[in-house]
Amino acid sequence: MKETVELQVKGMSCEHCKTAVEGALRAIDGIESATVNLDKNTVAVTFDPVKVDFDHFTEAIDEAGYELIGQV
Ligand SMILES: [Cu+2]
Repeated sequence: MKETVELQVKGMSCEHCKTAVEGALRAIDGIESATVNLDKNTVAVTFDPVKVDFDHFTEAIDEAGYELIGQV
């Protein structure tokens, strides 16, 4: 069973940021897709809730150099 959430991320400004955040999230086992919307400063994440939780999102986004504000 897959779930999709939309997350508010602080600090993304260009295509590089988009690629960095999407790449960091997609690298996690259990995350199926991650798509950044630069206009809205959000990333839509489709994931397996058995394998992945909010802490994984926070950690991956933080390691990429951005800040997860919360769920939209
Ligand atoms: Cu950038």
